[in-house]
Amino acid sequence: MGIINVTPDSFSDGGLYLSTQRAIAHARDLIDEGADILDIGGESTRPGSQYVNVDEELNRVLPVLEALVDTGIPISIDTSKPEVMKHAIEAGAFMINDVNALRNPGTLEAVAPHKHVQICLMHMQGTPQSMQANPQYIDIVSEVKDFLRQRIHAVNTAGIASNRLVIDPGFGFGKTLQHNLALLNQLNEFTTLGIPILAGLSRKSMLGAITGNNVSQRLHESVAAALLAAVKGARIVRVHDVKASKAALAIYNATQELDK
Ligand code: 7PJ
Repeated sequence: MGIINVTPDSFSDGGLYLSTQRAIAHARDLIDEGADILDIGGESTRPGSQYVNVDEELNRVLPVLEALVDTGIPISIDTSKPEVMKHAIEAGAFMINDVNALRNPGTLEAVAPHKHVQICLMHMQGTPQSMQANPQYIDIVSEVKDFLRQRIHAVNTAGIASNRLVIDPGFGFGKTLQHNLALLNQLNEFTTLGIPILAGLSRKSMLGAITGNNVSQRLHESVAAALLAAVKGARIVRVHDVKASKAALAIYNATQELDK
């Protein structure tokens, strides 16, 4: 899954892909690099980021989605707002990637009737405004797993079948470095939920906390983290650097082919 940010304050592409045209051009590059899915986001969820209203988010996301829908690449929209979900689905989105796991009012109803649309349910403790202030867990892996189990149950009850779901432990969303490392180390624990796992580690500060590299220099860390996540059971990795990630994953995939 290649990342397309259409946000002025996004923490790693900040200022680079502000315009619709540049976001579309970047998307085309990621398709050429071999992305299987594109994730388009119009509201940054980085720690401390500001709220974006519905109209502004739609203005950022829809033109990019509309320009790319004819390419045939499956498009995910990174949003927590029901109105954005509805418009994105009408415009041809294949997945709704909600960092709030369909907890906002109206979101279950926005996606449930559209049986062809996939949903990513991500774990987050707190809100993007406050989540990194003092994240606390007694047992991070079991708490995140319990949360995801409860969300799967809630969305099933709302009429969303499990075969439409993807789950994500939400690296960096209300977690310390130690929490993030425990989740990555034990990512395979989540496979018992029986839902494909998505992992987003690309360029995140947890990687920089280990190597000391700043966000524009985290290619190698990001590729290593994506590969490790895949080895531990992730079926989708959300990345900025598609070409490098694909090459790394190809080596792992080749070893898996031998098992069949
Ligand atoms: C994630 C995301 C993630 C999912 C962001 C960033 C922050 N969606 N949206 N998982 N991260 N599903 O890219 O650093 O980890 S925005």
